[in-house]
Amino acid sequence: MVITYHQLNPIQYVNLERRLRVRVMDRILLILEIFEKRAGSKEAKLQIELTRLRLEIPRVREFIRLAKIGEQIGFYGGGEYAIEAYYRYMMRRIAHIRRELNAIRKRREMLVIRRRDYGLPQVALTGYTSAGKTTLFNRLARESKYVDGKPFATLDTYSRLVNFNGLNAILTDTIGFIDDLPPLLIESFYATIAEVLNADLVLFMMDVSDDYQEFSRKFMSSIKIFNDLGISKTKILPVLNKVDLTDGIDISDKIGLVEGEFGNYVLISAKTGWESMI
Ligand SMILES: Nc1nc2c(ncn2[C@@H]2O[C@H](COP(=O)(O)OP(=O)(O)OP(=O)(O)O)[C@@H](O)[C@H]2O)c(=O)[nH]1
Ligand SMILES: [Mg+2]
Repeated sequence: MVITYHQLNPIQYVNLERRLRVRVMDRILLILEIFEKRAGSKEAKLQIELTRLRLEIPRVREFIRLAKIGEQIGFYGGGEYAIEAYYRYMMRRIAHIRRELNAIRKRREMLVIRRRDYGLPQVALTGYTSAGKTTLFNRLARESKYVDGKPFATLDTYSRLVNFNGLNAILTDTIGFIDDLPPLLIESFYATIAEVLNADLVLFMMDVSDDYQEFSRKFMSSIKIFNDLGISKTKILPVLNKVDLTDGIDISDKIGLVEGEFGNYVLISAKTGWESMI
């Protein structure tokens, strides 16, 4: 298999697969495969299938074009009619998935509205993948959701009622961020992040044990995502996690970066439960 960092267009796919005679995949398809392995809920599964189909449309169109001009077509095989039948199936399936997803989202929106009616503050956990969001969620909500060192352990958005020193609030765990997230994935997956937009407080988790370069790279791409989502800075509280993995000295430059941008932050270890309010 060959994996490319940049997104491939349909012609590039066809040409590369013909030349190399192995499966060719770009970064987006790779991320989708990871998503597929981890998707638990019906919504996540449908979102992945929809994204896959949408990525495939231009490819299949290219195959149809090639078949029409009598070209030998590789992996899809089956000739022009089979491909056209497949294309029509894709279109029907896309329409069906869209309807199902809309119904699921409507139900969730109702839930958000109902929670709002109860007047409970909404707190959302966000941040780069593997920052420790679910670890903190589990600690605060006394839950045991899936935690992993690999990217995208969490694909679904789930919420719990949590008591913060006497104050009740709804805490929501979300999908993690990554660099250069392809627009198609933002569109399909970050719809689940709509909940974040409703939050009164957005906890922005960062792994403070990353080296400075990696820390600042993840910090900057997260800020870009917040901007793209239109989340106001005043709602965001940076949470510097995994302080148990640092010696407390080499983190001052990272703290400086965060303070420069947000003015405040919290230093914690979601794993050990240690926290320090500054
Ligand atoms: N040492 C240490 N490890 C931590 C801490 N918090 C989380 N981890 C580890 O970091 C890894 C990622 O944690 P998760 O809670 O799955 O991270 P996440 O942000 O939910 O990741 P995604 O769901 O992929 O976005 C796991 O191996 C955790 O055990 C911490 O405070 N200290
Ligand atoms: Mg998680």
